[in-house]
Amino acid sequence: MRAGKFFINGQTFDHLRVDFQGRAGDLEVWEVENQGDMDHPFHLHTHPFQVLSVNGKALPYRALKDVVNLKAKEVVRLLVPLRNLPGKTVFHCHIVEHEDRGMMGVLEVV
Ligand SMILES: [Cu+2]
Repeated sequence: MRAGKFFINGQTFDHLRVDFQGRAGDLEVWEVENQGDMDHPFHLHTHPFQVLSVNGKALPYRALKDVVNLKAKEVVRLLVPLRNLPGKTVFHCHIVEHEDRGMMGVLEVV
């Protein structure tokens, strides 16, 4: 790992790059994995999601959320209904020091 940087899929934030693209109205399942050694709360703007499972284990309840904490090495599956709001939005680590050092990406809904 390069010193002082935080990555998503090996890349730091670039506001000119689109990391993921989806279609308005689609229901998507996302798998988010924390390969690091510290917690990273995953935060998605604009499109609230449900947490389907943590490390393969279903949660006892479902609720719409905009953030889910991932402990070290944890994997979550998210049900993401893409709202009818075309345009770009972001997802990022909710720890501001990580976000500011690159741990953010762009989702474009078309
Ligand atoms: Cu983080």
